[in-house]
Amino acid sequence: MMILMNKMIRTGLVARCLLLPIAALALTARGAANDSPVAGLPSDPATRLALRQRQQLQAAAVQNAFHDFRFTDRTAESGITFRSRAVDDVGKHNKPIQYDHGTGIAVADVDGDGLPDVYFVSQLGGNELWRNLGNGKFENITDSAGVGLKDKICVAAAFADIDNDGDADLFVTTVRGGNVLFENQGGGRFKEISHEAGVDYVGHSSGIVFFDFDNDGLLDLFVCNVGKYTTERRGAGGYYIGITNGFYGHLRPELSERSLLYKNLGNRKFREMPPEVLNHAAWSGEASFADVNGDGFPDLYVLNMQGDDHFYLNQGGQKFVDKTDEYFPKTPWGAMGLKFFDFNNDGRLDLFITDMHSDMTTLQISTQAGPRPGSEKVKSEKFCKVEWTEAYLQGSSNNIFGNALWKTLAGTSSPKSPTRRERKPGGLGAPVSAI
Ligand SMILES: [Ca+2]
Ligand SMILES: [Ca+2]
Ligand SMILES: [Ca+2]
Ligand SMILES: [Ca+2]
Repeated sequence: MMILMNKMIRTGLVARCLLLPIAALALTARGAANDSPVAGLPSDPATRLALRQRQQLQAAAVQNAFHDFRFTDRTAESGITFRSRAVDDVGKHNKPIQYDHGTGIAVADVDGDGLPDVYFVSQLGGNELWRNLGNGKFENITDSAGVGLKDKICVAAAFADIDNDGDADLFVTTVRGGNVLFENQGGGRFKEISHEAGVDYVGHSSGIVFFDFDNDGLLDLFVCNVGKYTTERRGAGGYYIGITNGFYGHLRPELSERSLLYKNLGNRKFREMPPEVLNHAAWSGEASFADVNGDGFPDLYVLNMQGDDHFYLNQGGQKFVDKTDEYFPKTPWGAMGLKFFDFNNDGRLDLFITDMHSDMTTLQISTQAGPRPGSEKVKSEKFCKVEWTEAYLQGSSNNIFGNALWKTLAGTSSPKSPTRRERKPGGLGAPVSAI
């Protein structure tokens, strides 16, 4: 699973997510000032906050969740000297282009000593694999492992055991350098098998999902492709210089690039599935899976950075059918990250989606000092439609302009996929909050 860390940090998405409990509390205080007290709570802000503090401490006392931890920056002591190097479109020219979404990181115990090792991805200068020595120390084993890829502009990485031999193999996506699959040969050594395996696609690839879509015990592979956001001109380090405005690329069908589903055939071979099995082409950087309808087959949710997300229901491991409208009456418009998790412990996986492009209007950037209570909601109401036309948004009536938390309703996980008639108003997914 990839994390577009650079992007999230650049745009404050991490901070925004972590700030939510604080934001909710602050919103309560603002409510009183606006003469709109929250139902069931005292109107006096000081009394209400004290009550909320007691309630939250009581709730925390009965939680088993790991909390009250702190982090200390121990990078220097760790020995890790990796530095991410960006192409000039980003690092020098600050160009609005998909290169600015940064790169990923992947973690696995590559040498079987019980300690998780770390693979860092860079656009320029090569990736680095750091072996965990224990006690917070690491050593750079990139060269002996053979996973540097110094001549490629890399994007994301994922570890997965593609051959069921018990060790973590490595897949890396690139921008027009060809995607790469390394077989783990044990002892921290890898062998590139991209071409023989049939996964050496050359394009504008991004997020990686390993999942067994047909339940045959072999991990299959879904690769998100963004769209053709580069020109034929080369820049420093050999990267393909980006087009003038990639964030309008979704309006140009000729730039569309289909994402790829590969079936694992065994013996370290994959076969690309035709559009009849899964047909997805959007400006997608990431995806994730969960068995949403409880039929035993993993379903797939694919983000779109410039338009509607898409949800595909797995048809018995044979193919995927787009059921977005049936399950999600609205999706974020500019989505970057997602996580299936059971936020309310009811046994059903819910879905949280982070959105970035929706807060990138010039007006919003110049007006907002940062995330604050209610700011996600304000995006849709005040900013987006002022600056962006319906033509640019390609129809906004089914979009959320901000992060979204979807609660999976009872009945969704029934063995039989519910029909439209059975849905509650608003669809099977219930927006707990467009945060
Ligand atoms: Ca290890
Ligand atoms: Ca393996
Ligand atoms: Ca499979
Ligand atoms: Ca399913």
